[in-house]
Amino acid sequence: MGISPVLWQFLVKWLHASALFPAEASTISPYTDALYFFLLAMTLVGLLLVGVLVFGFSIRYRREKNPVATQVEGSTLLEATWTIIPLAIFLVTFVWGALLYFRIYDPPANAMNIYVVGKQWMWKAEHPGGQHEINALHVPAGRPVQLTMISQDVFHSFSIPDFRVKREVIPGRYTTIWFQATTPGTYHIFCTQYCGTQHSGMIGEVTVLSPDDYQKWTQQSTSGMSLAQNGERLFASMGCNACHSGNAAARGPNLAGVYGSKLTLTNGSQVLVNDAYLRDAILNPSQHITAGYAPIMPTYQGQISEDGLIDLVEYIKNMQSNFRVQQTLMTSESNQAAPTTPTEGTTSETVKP
Ligand code: HEC
Ligand SMILES: [Cu+2]
Repeated sequence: MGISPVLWQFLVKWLHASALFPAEASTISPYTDALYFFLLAMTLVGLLLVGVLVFGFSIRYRREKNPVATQVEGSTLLEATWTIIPLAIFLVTFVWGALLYFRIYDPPANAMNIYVVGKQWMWKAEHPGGQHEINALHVPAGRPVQLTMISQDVFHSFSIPDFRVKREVIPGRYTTIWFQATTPGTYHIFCTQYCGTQHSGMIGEVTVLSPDDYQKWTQQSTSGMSLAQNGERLFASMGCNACHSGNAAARGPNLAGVYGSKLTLTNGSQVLVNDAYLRDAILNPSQHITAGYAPIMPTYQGQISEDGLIDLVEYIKNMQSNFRVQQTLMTSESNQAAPTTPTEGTTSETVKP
């Protein structure tokens, strides 16, 4: 970024201390800020250049000095210069921005996952280990954390300015963000999308804990039932196991190990089974029929809350070889055993025929 780290620290600390700028509390923050300051610097250069020229020319060509307007013919060199230099700057900005974008939106494979449900007007965080929080989020420092988010009603937007992350939270679709917090402490959560009268109250606090403190927190605050265990119960009480019993003679496919795999559908296309696909398979089964099966699965639209869907998704994710899940205290340590973590997306990726 062409600026010494010491100077950089100094600049950001000073801006933060003078309340002009949020703290840099995630690994991505310095990168986002570097681009931001680059844009700011380029804008300033433009401002100064134009300002100085306007000022200088208006003195130099004032009426007393230059009463008759001079006709100036074009200059190819000048025109080429003011085309090529800005173009180069824009291209640099584009490439830089694109690289940063991918860095921000692609969670690392080892990220631990936490679900966030937005609703008018609160944020609910659900940890796979069964810790539930409202307008609060506890995360460990120094570990990549991914949030899988969905709205129960209208559009919201989840933002933690100190981490430089923000993303829309949409009804009917999972979106994700990820971050790696660097410094223990508390930071603001905002909803940054106007979502009704109490929108300004849709705020919360992220608490970043040291790994040890985080371990203690997960043990103290678990509800005793992991999301997967809740899902296991739902799976039985909603009658899913009538068809998905895992038996060879069952009418529905065995769901063990389906997460992360590629399914072939009756129309010949292939889909990656991720969180989004599982959710959609439960709500809109007729949209994608797995090859070799009859379209007999009923829709569960309107019968399961977003929280219930998260439980079911978490259960199917954890169902590796049999239909029993283990009690997991740690929030998402259990998922590390999964062969692949297909988190790449917000929508189930369908290869259209
Ligand atoms: C009447 C039987 C039946 C019931 C009840 C049923 N399913 Fe299904 N399910 C199927 C069949 C058959 C398929 C494969 C055809 C298709 O894709 O619709 C399927 C497909 C799926 C898939 C897509 C993955 C795959 O391997 O095809 C998921 C996920 C799923 N079911 C979850 C559930 C859940 C969760 C419930 C309970 C809320 C449930 N099912 C209830 C019969 C059923
Ligand atoms: Cu909101």
